[in-house]
Amino acid sequence: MLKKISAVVLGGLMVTALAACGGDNGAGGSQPDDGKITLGFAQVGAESGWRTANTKSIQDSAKEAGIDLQFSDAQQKQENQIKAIRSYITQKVDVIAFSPVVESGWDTVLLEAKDAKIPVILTDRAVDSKDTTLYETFIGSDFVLEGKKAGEWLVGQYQGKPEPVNIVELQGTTGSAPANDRKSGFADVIKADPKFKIVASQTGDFTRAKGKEVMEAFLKANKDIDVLYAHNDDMGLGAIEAIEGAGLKPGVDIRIITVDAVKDGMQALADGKINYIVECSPLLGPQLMDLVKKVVAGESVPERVLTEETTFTQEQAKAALPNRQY
Ligand code: GYE
Repeated sequence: MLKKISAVVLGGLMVTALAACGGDNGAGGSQPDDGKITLGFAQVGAESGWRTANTKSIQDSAKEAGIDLQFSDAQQKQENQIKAIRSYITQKVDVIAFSPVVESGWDTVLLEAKDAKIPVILTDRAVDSKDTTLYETFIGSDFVLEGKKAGEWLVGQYQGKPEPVNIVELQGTTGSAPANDRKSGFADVIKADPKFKIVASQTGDFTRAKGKEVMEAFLKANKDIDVLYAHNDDMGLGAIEAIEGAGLKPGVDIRIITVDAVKDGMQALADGKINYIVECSPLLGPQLMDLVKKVVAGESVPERVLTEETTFTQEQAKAALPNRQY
């Protein structure tokens, strides 16, 4: 395996080439007979605005790249994703890409793909498999960094104020990489000051409905909530309904931090109902199609392709909204 330490920024995406290892599972490099590449993509579901934008990006860019896309929606269930991947193996697609709903439990099916000599690309979310030869590359965000950015903003807001800050947390899908990492990145930053207390933390499964339901329960059980940290915009938007339903002002009585920066989230931020959003880009399609082509051509690809992202305050959201793509 060729080791390279370099980082380049390509079309808004940062490519960190820690190890250029295209086809390191021996799967890449076989050109399809009919000249057209078939990509089997196993999507997580349609749980959030982020996911909808991500699906559109993948479908649009496959079309543009002339790649035949087989697409499946797992409805947030790992067993459905495993079934979809197995059916892509049976169909002998050229490449399989998927966004793993949770981090664990993929080795068996990934080994089946490897045995069938079908290269796999991880998109958006990571797996915790020790054997990194089970996939060619992983394209997506740094979720730990996103959690840290959320924590750093919070610490800045309460600088010089000694009173306790009671935080409730709406976690993403249990066991998913973004839920695990956004939680740990945030916790790592706020632990430096004991005045920050996470008084309740529960999953809202990345959906608006669950976000609202869990926030209602948080409000009933906790008298004095200062801050809500939601792992995505949709849960934050659901929670806003719960907060308003309880006669409180979101963004004022309870400060809200979310992750994603989809249009609806950005609108709520511009309206003063959310206080800060850490961006997570769903527009992974074009880069994914490039990687698919390279893997099929037997070219080397970076082991990790990182998405470049920013953060938004209320003022920045107002400025960015007119040109927001998703
Ligand atoms: O933040 C959330 C979605 O995996 C980064 O999944 C993705 C997350 C995103 O449901 O809204």
